[in-house]
Amino acid sequence: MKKAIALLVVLLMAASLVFAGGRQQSSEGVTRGMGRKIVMGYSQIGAESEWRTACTNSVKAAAEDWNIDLRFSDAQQMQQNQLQAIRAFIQQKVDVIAFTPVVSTGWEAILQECKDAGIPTICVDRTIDGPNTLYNTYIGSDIKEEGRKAARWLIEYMNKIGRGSKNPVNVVELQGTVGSAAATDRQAGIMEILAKYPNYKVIKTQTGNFTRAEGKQVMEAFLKSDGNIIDVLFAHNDDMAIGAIQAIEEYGRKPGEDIIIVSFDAVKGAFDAMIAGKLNASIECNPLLGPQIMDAAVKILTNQPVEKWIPSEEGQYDQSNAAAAYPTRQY
Ligand code: GYE
Repeated sequence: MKKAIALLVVLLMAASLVFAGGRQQSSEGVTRGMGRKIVMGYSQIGAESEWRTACTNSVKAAAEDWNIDLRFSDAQQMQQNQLQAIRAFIQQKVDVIAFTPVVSTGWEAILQECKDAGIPTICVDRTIDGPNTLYNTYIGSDIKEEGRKAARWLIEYMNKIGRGSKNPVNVVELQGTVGSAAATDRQAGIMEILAKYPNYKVIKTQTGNFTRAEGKQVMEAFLKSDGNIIDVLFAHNDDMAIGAIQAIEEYGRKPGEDIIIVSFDAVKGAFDAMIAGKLNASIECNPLLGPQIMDAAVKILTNQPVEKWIPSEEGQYDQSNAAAAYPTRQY
């Protein structure tokens, strides 16, 4: 009996050692796919939209999943803060730097500094101007194609409801952050398609900075001057569309009927608005980029080839398929 108890105690001790070892392994341990734990500096632009929050959450969750030590910095929409954060990451000698550029210009010098320090860089969700040799890879959407999709969807829908040949079809546009690739490319894509339909006239276009509050404010101004003649609103993201919907209702017109609204992202708030009949369509832009970012980081650091552009997958939703897709949406 004594022997059996002694054996049990020894076994329990051994088991607890194994467990302790296991725990230590997961809190310290190594990064998935690597022989050591790596450090990633991430410069995020802020928290302007539902999309951005989903993106940030995805990055943080994936870093945990891969066992990567993530140093996360929020730039509050200012490029200056991003440059500072990236410089700090260089000083800290992080293994890899990922960043979402708030605007597309002004990155050459800092990316050269990263290169000189031997730190690879991953550009996330918004592109930058200049040669693609400035960074290791870009992970994100084909934003210009999203713009084309939005305009194609609109043309088809307007024809379907018999309003496509109205002359003019008065269009207003709420742009994203001035100088951001997300805004310039969506606008370029929309305009490329609308140019083929001369009866579609963009009568007002202004930035609403990707936020609900500014989307509402700017839409109020549009309505004040042209309230009764606006046929269509393009909003560069769902948050601005949701702000604009409020403005339109307060003005006394019906969003989704009197004014046809197309936006981008396909976040939960857009699904609610589509199901309520107030938003007509949302072109998906996938914010769940975390896993692709961590995967690319490991590949780069283990000298495996990565593409210069890793595209994210996305679809498009409107009032005909929104309710069916809603339960499976993750953001
Ligand atoms: O559409 C918007 C966000 O850069 C694609 O930024 C992203 C955009 C997204 O704030 O909601």
